[in-house]
Amino acid sequence: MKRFPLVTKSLLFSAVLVFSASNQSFAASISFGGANASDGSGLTSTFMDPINGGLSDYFIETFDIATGDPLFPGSTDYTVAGFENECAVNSLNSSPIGVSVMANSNEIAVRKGSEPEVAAAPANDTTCYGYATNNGSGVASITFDYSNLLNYYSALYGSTTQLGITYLGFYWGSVDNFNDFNFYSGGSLVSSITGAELLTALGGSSGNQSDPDSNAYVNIAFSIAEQFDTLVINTSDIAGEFDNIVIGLSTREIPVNAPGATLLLLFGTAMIASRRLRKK
Ligand SMILES: [Ca+2]
Ligand SMILES: [Ca+2]
Repeated sequence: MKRFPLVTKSLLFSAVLVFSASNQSFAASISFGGANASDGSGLTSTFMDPINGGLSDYFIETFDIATGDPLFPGSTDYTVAGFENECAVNSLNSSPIGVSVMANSNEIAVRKGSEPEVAAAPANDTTCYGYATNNGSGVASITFDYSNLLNYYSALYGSTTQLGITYLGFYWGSVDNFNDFNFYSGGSLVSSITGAELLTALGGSSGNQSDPDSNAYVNIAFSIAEQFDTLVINTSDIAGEFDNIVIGLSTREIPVNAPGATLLLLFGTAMIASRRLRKK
């Protein structure tokens, strides 16, 4: 994977929040801001670009066949009719290292562009994106379980400790008060962020499809102790849209002046281990 310079001018860290799941000692550092994506998808993580790649031990889900990772065969199972040649869940569990995506089939979809009363492309995103929809009633829930990927890399790295994910980034489009993202480790809730929390922090309005304060790149840094393995996206109305989901393993590179840099000391050992591995 190619390295690339950080686009510092596009960093917009207007707020940093720390949330703790109730009855737990865990805390995750949540910040907002990303880099301009080079594939026309709006915002991506400062750690990983859909075309140019990024730092080691990060993975990106773009929902575009053109920028899919060859390691992940991908699937068009959830692609909206008419977009089968362009849009897919690239990391779906069709290989030993794939991601298990669980949802009711009519509550998850991948498409390009906006359709009124269905889904809105995240601001400035002309590529394929994913969304959760309750189709007008109840709560829709999408689970991304990364256990297979983590098991694969734990075995590959010969880790005596199971690897986890200590960074998650995602481009959240037209954030609504009724959307939320939740992070689990071994079945226990580690952290979460709700649409209402994001809109309060940024001063955005619910459902706005173009305002940067309602279309934000969200970065979450987890400590080694709270590293997560499963992402659950809920929405209780139409719709919860997202793109450029980036995960960073606990062996990931962490540049200075980046989201979660305050946790750098905690990760020092992991960084050294990661560099040693890359020299093989
Ligand atoms: Ca995309
Ligand atoms: Ca929305």
